[in-house]
Amino acid sequence: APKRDPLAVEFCGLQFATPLVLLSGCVGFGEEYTRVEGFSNRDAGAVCLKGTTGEPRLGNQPHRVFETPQGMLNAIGLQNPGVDRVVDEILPTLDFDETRFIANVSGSTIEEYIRVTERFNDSPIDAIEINISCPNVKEGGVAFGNDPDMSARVVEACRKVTGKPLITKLSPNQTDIAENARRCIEAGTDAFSVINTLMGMAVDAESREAVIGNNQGGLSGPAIKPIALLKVHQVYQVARPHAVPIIGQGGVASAADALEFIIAGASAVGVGTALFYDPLICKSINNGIRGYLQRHGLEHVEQLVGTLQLNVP
Ligand code: ORO
Repeated sequence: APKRDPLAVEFCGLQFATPLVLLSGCVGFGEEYTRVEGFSNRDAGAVCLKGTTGEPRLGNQPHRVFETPQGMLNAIGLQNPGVDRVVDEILPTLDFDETRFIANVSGSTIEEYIRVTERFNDSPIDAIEINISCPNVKEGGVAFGNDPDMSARVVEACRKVTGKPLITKLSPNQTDIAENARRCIEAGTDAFSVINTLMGMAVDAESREAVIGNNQGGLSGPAIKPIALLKVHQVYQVARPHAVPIIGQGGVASAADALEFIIAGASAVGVGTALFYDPLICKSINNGIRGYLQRHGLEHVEQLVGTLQLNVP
């Protein structure tokens, strides 16, 4: 039998060329990054499309992004053309032979999550990420994701209308992420994305104004990596007995970062903010993971998942 590529992983029954996933909001609907010279779809296992709602949304007023020390604040406000245009006009332009595409479903009401999920269920999309953690909208989003009851209700409702893999994107802005994860597993999620952005703010001392048009935004990038690693570790404790896999994410910018998430319990690793300054970063992350496997005498990246050795206090 031909030797299995050490980076090829199966995630919720989907074949990923590598464990890397391009994160929602960082690559639009996949139409732009594929034009970057040197980019190959084989560098990433899957691409998450921008959060999609029932109706078109123009998003928040500017400024919508702001660079911070080791990070970035964003408050896009779920700008998107609405699910009908995404399914009818954008999905037909994507190369589903080469890449796995994951839709990101957002909404203000449970009914909206259901409608958007139903529409994607009836499309070639490979999997559906339920976004109950957007920090930048008044209704739904994080308001649902920070409440375990509401989180479970959204997951349960989406589960009823699709047999496609459901990946619940958890919020770090909550008291007990493990309890929320437990409820989402009961409600039928197949996997988790851990984490979405952390709520933050930027202040301009000279003008005494809030920098972000929405006043507050979501913080991403290396600044949040230690928080994300802990959340992945906490969710993994709950998810492992049910074989529910995790896409670990938060500030990944190197092979070492990706490996840390895998060791903490992630089966796949999201790359987001780093794509803004290096759209080809997946190549070097993949190469670094390959080198690590060789140095450690490992045949496959799967052997590393959840191998974290904790100290006994
Ligand atoms: N921003 C984020 O950081 N996370 C989301 O889920 C959505 C947005 C946005 O559209 O503003």
